[in-house]
Amino acid sequence: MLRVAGPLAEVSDDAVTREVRLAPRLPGGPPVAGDRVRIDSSGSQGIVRGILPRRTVLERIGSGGRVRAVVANADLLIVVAAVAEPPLVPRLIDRYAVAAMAGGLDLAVVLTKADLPHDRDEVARVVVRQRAVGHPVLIGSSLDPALVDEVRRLIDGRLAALAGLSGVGKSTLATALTGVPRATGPVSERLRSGRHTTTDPRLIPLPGGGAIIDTAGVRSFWLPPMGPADIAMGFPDIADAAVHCRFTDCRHMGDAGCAVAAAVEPERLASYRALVEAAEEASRFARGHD
Ligand SMILES: Nc1nc2c(ncn2[C@@H]2O[C@H](COP(=O)(O)OP(=O)(O)OP(=O)(O)O)[C@@H](O)[C@H]2O)c(=O)[nH]1
Ligand SMILES: [Mg+2]
Ligand SMILES: [Zn+2]
Repeated sequence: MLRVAGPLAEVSDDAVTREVRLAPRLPGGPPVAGDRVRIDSSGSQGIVRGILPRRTVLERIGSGGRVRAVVANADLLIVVAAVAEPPLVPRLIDRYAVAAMAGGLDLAVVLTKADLPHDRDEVARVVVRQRAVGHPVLIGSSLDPALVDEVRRLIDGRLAALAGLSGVGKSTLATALTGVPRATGPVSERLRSGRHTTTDPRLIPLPGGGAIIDTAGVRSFWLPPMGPADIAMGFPDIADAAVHCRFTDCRHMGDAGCAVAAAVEPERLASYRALVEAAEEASRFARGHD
């Protein structure tokens, strides 16, 4: 599934791309970019009759508060973040890492706009911290073919979803990687409108193998209900330190005998705690408490 637009969708089977129609009330539907689907080709136009089970998924809250898939079956989530314009938000990368872990994807970070003036110490801390927990980190300018080549090697034939704040350069990278133009636009206009330039997630094959999905307009991914232990799985540094906590059900929220606070970086602990608090709030909300 390359993209979905209302009742129509574009599908590809490696050789050909064609437009098909979605069956009404498709179970588990609508399908999303990356989905593998069953197509009934008996009529003049193919009809999507089924969605095959998803290996991985990234979701968001759609209209009416319903959880909807945005990207299916991607192997890798590439968080694109600018070192400046818009400013780097380290905590956002940690949140994406938890969404990737929950959805079954690997995570990598691409830092763009290194050609602009930025706080080198802060950026270096983010690079070191993310690499330390096993996430590949690339840094450069999306306008520089050298970074584009590195991203291509990072993807290495896989299906990668690109996500990040508006204006960080996702579409610029996507265009450079695929040769297929994606709408890009100056940051200032977007800040005024508060809207993303790109609005339809679309799977685009890369020449030489692999593919990307530019997750347009998705501010953040939905996280399933998770306890502290689940969230800690998205923080390998915290999970490692947690083996030394006095209690096995330690939440690392200031619990007695907690070994985590002394072992991990304060910014990482703050990221983790913000996610635990958000998850607790979400579950209170779901249970109908105030
Ligand atoms: N200086 C510099 N500008 C960049 C870089 N990458 C992207 N830009 C510019 O930043 C602006 C935003 O880039 P886009 O690729 O449209 O950003 P996006 O992430 O796709 O944004 P949305 O579609 O709104 O989510 C464009 O004017 C790009 O030319 C970079 O590495 N350095
Ligand atoms: Mg874009
Ligand atoms: Zn602890």
